[in-house]
Amino acid sequence: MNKGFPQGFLWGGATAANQCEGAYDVDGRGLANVDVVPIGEERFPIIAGQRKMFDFEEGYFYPAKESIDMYHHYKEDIALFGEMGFKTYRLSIAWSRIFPKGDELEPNEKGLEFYEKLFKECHKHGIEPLVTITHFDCPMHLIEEYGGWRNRKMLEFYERLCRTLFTRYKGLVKYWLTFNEINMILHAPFMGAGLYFEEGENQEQVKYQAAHHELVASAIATKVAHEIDPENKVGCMLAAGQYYPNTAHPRDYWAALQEDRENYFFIDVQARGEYPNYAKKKWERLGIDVEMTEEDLALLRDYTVDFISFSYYSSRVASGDPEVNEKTEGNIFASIKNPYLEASEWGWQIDPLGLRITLNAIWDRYQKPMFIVENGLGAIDTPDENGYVEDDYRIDYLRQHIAAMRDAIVEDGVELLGYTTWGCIDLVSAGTGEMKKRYGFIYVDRDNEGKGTLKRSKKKSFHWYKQVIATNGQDLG
Ligand code: P53
Repeated sequence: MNKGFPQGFLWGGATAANQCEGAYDVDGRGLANVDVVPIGEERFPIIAGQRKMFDFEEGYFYPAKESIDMYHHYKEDIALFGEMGFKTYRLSIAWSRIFPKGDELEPNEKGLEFYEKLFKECHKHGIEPLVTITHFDCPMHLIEEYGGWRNRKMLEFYERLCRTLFTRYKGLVKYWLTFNEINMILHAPFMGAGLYFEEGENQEQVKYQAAHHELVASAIATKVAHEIDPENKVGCMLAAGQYYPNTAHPRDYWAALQEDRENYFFIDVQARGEYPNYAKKKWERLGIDVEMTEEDLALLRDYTVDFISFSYYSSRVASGDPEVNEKTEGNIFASIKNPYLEASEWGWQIDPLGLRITLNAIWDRYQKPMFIVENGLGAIDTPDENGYVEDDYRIDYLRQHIAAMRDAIVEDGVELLGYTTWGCIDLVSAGTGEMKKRYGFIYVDRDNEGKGTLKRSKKKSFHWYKQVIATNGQDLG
């Protein structure tokens, strides 16, 4: 009996354009929502669409402008991923490099060239790219002119982006993800879908209308990807983490089920091809009327995803008791504290068994191949004078999660294509905009204020992960 990871398991790491590329105005790139979210207290109201910031303003620091400047360091960085033995590297396309305003008919050649060179560099090191088409980014012009994903016109712009990418990168890329953490639209709608809310607007209505547009856009992307190259594999992407009931009280179990449905709603559509009844009933109750055409419904039905990818950082807890509302800190997904778990320096609770539980829950629900495309520990690192970090805490976190994932495969029989750790090189945090919340195997000399040499150096975890990959997960150190 096979006791380990399957042959060809795709080990690697993940990043997102806006959190690592920098070069926000280089080679014709247009301004995007992800550029104008500063570090500091106002970040959350801005990414939530409650505070309007459509351009750079005096007195703020915008970490995405330079980030770790991977735009100019990609060769060096990919060589380091190659040295660790990565089989895959998950990255995202900055939409506004390809279509700077978003609604042009012709793409920006410079932007296309950049990713072409990057993908070729990956293959040079034996690395299969895994590409997120949109990781939170949306050209600002599409937000100002059309209101972001609330507008049906987005379908056309997104389809053009997809056609351009699938055509140009045919033979270079075969794994695609349509929208990063598609459920983020409910929690951080400006970051997730370019939504800003006007006074008195029915926000739930707007969010679900925008979600519908993204879901149809995702189906169109799947259709077009298969037409252009039957080798293409398209996945959806969920910010996952199973909800536990706070107690054995039935109303807590019911609350957990409701919360899970709020997330699985998206994947129910992308993987099964239709809106679940519970969602239709919820919309009815809330007076939400999502406009959709017969053609939309046919697209959703006919073009479901090939695989299901997700991020996993933590499990979550729900209560049906209105009195119980002590929330965990520092996470866009507020959840009740779980007294049985330790937490990271940012209050994210650590639950490796929760990963096995989540893998099983998703497998039981859909029976489609899965891909863990984000997992990791955001922590404060203290480098020595050579930039070396003894990050045993990160190794511990990853070791336990990889062991849980192995159990899910070997003991439970779930089908898993691969595993990419989040922020394989230190990058800007999406939630807080900080640099000091580090996830990487590679340390980058840059701080929260943007100071530093950008020098890259290997942490202890670099050598550890290299060994994990070399032994296909047999040796977890
Ligand atoms: P940061 C919250 C909860 C779950 C996933 O997050 C999340 C977030 C956003 O804070 O986002 C994903 O950087 C996302 C990445 C992000 C990563 O988790 O806040 O796909 O872009 O960087 C980690 O620590």
